[in-house]
Amino acid sequence: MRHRPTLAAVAAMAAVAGVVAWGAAPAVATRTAEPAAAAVAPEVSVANVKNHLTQFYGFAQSNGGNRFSGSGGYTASLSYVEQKLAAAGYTVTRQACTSCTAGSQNLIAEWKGGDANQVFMLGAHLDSVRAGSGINDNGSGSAGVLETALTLAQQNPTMTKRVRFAWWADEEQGLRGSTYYVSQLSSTERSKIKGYLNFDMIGSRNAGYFINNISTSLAASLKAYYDAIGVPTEENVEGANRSDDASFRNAGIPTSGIAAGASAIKTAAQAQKWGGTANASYDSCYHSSCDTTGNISDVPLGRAVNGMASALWANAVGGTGPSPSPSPTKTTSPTPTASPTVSPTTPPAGCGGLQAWSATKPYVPGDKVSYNGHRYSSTWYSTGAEPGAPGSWSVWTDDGAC
Ligand code: DTR
Ligand code: ZN
Ligand code: ZN
Repeated sequence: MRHRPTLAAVAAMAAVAGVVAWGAAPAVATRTAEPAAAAVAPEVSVANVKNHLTQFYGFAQSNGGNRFSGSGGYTASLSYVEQKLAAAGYTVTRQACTSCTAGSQNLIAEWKGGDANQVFMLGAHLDSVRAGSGINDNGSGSAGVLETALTLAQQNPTMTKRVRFAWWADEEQGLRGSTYYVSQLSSTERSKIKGYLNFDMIGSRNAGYFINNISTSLAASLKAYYDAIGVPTEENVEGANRSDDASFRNAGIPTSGIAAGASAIKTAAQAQKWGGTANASYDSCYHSSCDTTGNISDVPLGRAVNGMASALWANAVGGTGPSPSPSPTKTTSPTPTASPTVSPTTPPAGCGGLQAWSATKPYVPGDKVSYNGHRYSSTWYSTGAEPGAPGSWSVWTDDGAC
């Protein structure tokens, strides 16, 4: 049965429908031209995100039950993230935070390529409170940002902006790690950061779908993702000024992010539109010992990581193909484009009269077309998703040359 879209396919549809975003440039920066076509994000593996969470839980268990900033559970988490990123080809830096709990370090990872004067940042706090292992708060955001970074490395697309990922120390002590990071930037370096997206508590079991600064242009690509999958979103009122995005916003940098909610209560109206339990906390284990791997809901987690990837691709990835030496991907076309305006080719005789793909025709699962001398089967609903383009791998299966 194939009746359910992959999240990437839905994001692909949003992107090919022209849902492209980049926030307003800060007054200090000169905005440069945007690429004509947005690249489409690949699907981020929720299973891999959960594997990272299992690791974080193990680090807490073998270090007194938590991942408190600077503790053994924290440094083991930091080493794990660092090693994964280094192996994937990131430039990874530990930043000793001198205003944090003794020995606490931030972790910063930068991807190659893109315009170094336009930096797009994503981050999550890696520390927990002392009461528990902090798997939703904030293993979830940390693991989600890690897996998105690894997906970017694996895809190795052409970049328009420089992408920098961060895992913060001492958020639970008052946003100290991110505050320190921002304080150490020169004004030139600070002005290069065109946007910061924060991810704190993205797998809450009684989830809400909250976007920080939802009506700003930086939030547009996140909101477009949820709109495309039919999930209503609200402003993140509960988390306002309570996570690391505040450190950036206070420095004049545009911020947004995703959260599924903490100890605040889900209203009846929210339960109606999102499901879950009214008059109960979004996360009943917030800052408690029960914030374990059992305190995660896969649905909000999966949506958040794919929303994150969608925003990353929309804002910082080019629409004109992979970088010169791509790692293996599901890409089948050497000169791909996410543009829906490409003209279909006439099917060669060998394709047995199979109808040529049309950029304007809607397709449903099971449809078969020919394109560029190949047969393709549709695996989801699409219009304008070019068979063989890297962003279309979750929409079309290549059935071989014809
Ligand atoms: N930064 C959170 C605090 C927090 C409280 N409510 C929310 C809602 C959404 C995101 C974050 C928060 C913490 O780490 O405890
Ligand atoms: Zn917390
Ligand atoms: Zn948190």
